[in-house]
Amino acid sequence: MPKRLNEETLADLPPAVERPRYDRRAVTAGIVHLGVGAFHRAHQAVYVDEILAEDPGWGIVAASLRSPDTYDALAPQDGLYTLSVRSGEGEALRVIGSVQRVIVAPDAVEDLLRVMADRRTRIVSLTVTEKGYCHDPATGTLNESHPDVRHDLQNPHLPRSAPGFILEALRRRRIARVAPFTVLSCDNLPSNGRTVKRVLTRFAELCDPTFGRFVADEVSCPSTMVDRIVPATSDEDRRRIREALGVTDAWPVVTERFTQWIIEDRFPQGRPAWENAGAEFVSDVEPYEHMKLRLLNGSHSTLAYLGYLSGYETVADTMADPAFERLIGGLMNDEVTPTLHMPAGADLNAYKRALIERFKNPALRHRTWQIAMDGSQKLPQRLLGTVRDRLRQNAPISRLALGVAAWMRYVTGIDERGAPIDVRDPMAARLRETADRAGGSPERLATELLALREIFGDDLPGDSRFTGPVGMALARLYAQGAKRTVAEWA
Ligand code: CS2
Repeated sequence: MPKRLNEETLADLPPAVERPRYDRRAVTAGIVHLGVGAFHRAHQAVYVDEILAEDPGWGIVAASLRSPDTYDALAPQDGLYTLSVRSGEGEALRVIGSVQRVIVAPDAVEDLLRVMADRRTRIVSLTVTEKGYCHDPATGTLNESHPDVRHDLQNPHLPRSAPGFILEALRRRRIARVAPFTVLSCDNLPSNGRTVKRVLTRFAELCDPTFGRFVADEVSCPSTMVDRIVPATSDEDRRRIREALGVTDAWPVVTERFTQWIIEDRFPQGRPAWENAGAEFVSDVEPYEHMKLRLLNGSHSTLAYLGYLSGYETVADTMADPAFERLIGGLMNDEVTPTLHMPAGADLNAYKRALIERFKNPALRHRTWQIAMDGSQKLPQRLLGTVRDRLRQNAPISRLALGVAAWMRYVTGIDERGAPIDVRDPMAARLRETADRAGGSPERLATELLALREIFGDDLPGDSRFTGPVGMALARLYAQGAKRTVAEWA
C-alpha cells in the first residue's frame, strides 16, 4: 500500500514533480473560499500558490457547503493535492499547497463563521455553481421562496446557503466593527459580482432594512471572468498519478494548460498580487465575461446536449465529428460574435481558434454528461442572452435554437435508443413531469418547457422568432436524431 501524499512524503516525490516553493508553516489565512470543488483547486488555488512565496498572508481556508468528500480526501494530506496539466504532448504534475484547511460547513457552522468573521480574512471567494446563488436564473434576483433562503432567514445563525454564511459573517464583523471582506464570485454567471451583490443586498434587506443598506453601501463585490476546463477526476487519473508520484493522492485535479482570470480591481481590504501569477485586472469585466460565457460555455452546452444524444461520451469525441466542428464554428462566428463588443486589442479570432483546439484536447476526458448538468441554471447566460441580442438585431438564430432544442430533448430523460438519461438539475423533477405531460409530442414539449419563466423569462415564450426555430429544431431532433440534425444544420 503506497503512502499518502502529505507534508512528510513531499520530500520523496520524484524531482519532475513541482512542489510549493515557500514555507507552508509561515502561511496565514487571508481568504475563505466557499465551494472547494475541482475547479477552484485547478484555478484560484493555483494563482494563490504562485504568490505565497512573496506574500504568505493569503492562504486559503476552504469550505464545502454540502459534502465531506473533499475534506475526507485532503485532511489526511495536510491540504496538499496534485494538479495535473494534460495535453496531447503529455502530463505535468505539481503539488499545490495553498489550501491550508478544509471545513465541512454543515458539520462546523460555528467554526466556519468564526474564520469568516476574523479580521485576517479579507476576501471571501466562491465557486458554488450557478444554483448556489439561490437566484432566479432568468432575472438574476434572489429567489425568495428557495428552501435554503427561507431556512436561513429563519435561522440566520445556522446558515446553509452561501449567501446565508456570507451575511451572518458580515453581520458579526459589523457588530465587532471589523470592515467587511471583499466578496469574490468565481462562478460562470453574467456579471457575477453584480449578481452576488444583488442577491446579498435583497437577502440582507429581508432580515433588516438597515443591514440591507449596509451591504449595498459597504460590501465590494468585484466581477470576475474565470476560465479553465477541469473535468471531474476519474479513477484512471488517480491510478496514473499515484504511479507517477509513488504515493497516493486521494483527489488530484486534472486540467488543461490554458488558464485565464480577469478581475475588477475593487478590493478595499487589499488583495494578493495575482497579476504576478498571470491574472489581469480591469475596470470592467463584462465584455470578457460575455465573450467567455457565450463562446466557450454556450458552445460547451450545445456540444454537451447534442453530443450526448449522438452517443458521444466526451467533448473531444464530439468534436472529432467534422459536422460538430462545423456547427460550433458557425455558432461562434455567425451567431455569437456579432453580439460581442470587445475592447480594442482583444483578438477574438485567436480566442476562437484556441477554443476549438481546447475542445479537441484528446487528453481531457470531459464528459458531455457532466456539462449537461444544471441546464436550467446555465441556459439563460450561455444561450438565451445571445438569442435576445440577435432578435434585437433581427438576425437568424438557427444554431442557438438547435442548442436549446437539444436541451429540451435531453431533459425528457429518455435518449434516442429509449434508454434513461440521468438528468441532474435542481429542476429535474419538474422538467420530467413537463416532458411526461407532453407525451412524446415535440410541439407540446416545446410549448410546455417554454412556459418555464424562470428559464425563458417573460419575453421569449411569446416571440415567434424564437419559438419557431426552436420548435422546428426539436421536430427534426425527434424525426431523425441528433447526428443527422447536426449534419443538416452545419
Ligand atoms: C462547463 C464549464 O461544466 C460546464 O458547464 O461548461 O465548467 C467550463 O469547463 C468552464 O467554464 C471552463 O472555464
